[in-house]
Amino acid sequence: MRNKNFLWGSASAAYQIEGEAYNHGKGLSIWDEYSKIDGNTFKNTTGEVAIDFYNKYKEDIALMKEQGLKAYRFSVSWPRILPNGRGEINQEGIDFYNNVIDELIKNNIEPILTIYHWDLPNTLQEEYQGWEDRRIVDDFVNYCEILYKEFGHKVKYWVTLNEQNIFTTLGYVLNLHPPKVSDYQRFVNANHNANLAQAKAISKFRQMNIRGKIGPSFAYSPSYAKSENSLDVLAAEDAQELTDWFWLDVYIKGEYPKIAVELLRKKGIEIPIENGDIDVLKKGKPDFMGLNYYQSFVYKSPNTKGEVYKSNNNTVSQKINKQPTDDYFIQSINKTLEVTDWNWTIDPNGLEVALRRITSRYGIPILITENGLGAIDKLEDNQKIYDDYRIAYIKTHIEAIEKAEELGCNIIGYCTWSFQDLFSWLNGYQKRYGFIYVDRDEKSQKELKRYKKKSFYWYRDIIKNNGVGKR
Ligand code: BGP
Repeated sequence: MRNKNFLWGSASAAYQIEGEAYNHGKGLSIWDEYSKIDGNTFKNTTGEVAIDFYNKYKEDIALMKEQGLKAYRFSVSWPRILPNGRGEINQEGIDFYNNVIDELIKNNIEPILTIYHWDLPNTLQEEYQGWEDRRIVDDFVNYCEILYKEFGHKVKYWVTLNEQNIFTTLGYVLNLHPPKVSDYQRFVNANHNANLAQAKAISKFRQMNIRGKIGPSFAYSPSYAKSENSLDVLAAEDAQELTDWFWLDVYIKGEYPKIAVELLRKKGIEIPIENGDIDVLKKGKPDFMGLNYYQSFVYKSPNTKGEVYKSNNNTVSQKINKQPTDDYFIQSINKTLEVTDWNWTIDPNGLEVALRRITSRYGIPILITENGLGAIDKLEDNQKIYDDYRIAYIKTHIEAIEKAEELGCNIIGYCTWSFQDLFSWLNGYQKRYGFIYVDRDEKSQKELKRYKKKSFYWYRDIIKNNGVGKR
């Protein structure tokens, strides 16, 4: 029987919802700068207005309450709190998040606060190249300390870094996110600093005796082998080492996985570990693992036959340098699965695989911090949105959770991505995920009117029933 306190939630991120990007004392983030440059985002969309959550938070939280949401995951914008990344605090920023948190609590919705969801203060990027410099570690911990002091007495669930694997890979390998680099050694360097910052943020949380739970969220796409050919199986093993355990082992065991380290070393890539670093990592153990699950991936060996997967963002694909991992594994196509409008596989069993693998390897509680379907939704003339495809997606994924629970996986909550439609980093406003349709597009913000989709009502019943299955 599922715990009555299961966190049925939904998620978002500051840059994707807030708007007021240049106002109320907020400093610029790397995303404010990046999205201004022609060609970086779909139709050059930015988060300048986004869905104006900054001004509409009460209306949105009232909708959450109507749905019966038990938890809402949102992120704090670092440059809204510290316009220059450190130094002077912007009181208006603190007040805004206090208002959001209080409004959630007043409506019996548990706030889940993400400390960092990619909007790094631009001054830190300019001053010392952000994540590539060790100075980021102290600046990040200082920022965390402010949040712990301000909100630690009322927020019980904290997510440190959102998808470190994605912001480092897309930022330093795939040339798709700021700072738009394709250099594997620089990626490993930035990632190591992020690991240290993450671990130290948790140690600070413990030191300050914050009475809550904390952990990172990780975008986990389980690796499958393209065929029974053992070369493909090895390729999938390598992918798992370098795209999954490379982060999860560090978070939970405080050490890099041996095989991944050797695979990289063979290609001349070294992790810049200094004396004392491992100790820092080992001290920063999380209470739970945040899991963002959207899809599974298939890998083949560079020496076997099979199609190569082509990603499909709305933005023009960027030039990527040859990467050391290309000699180990190539992403291929899973012909057994349906895909979304954006060519992402739809694989609820993959979520069960993810939950089982994490449980078997680490035995840690899991908070599902994101899961959902990005699709092109249509607002009908009668002002309704019939998103049955989203209902089917979420339903089958919740069923997968229930199966994993029966096998002993300890899952403390499930946040869909997302509550409202919001700004998709590389896909503007076309790729929608919400239970709430927000009427705007790339050309115009219109009135940003909110409409409840069919899935809104469906998820309300799931929450009421504490799941899909009979209980
Ligand atoms: C995750 C991010 C979210 C969100 C989601 C959907 O990686 O944490 O911020 O954007 O993916 O991604 P997209 O908008 O690219 O479809």
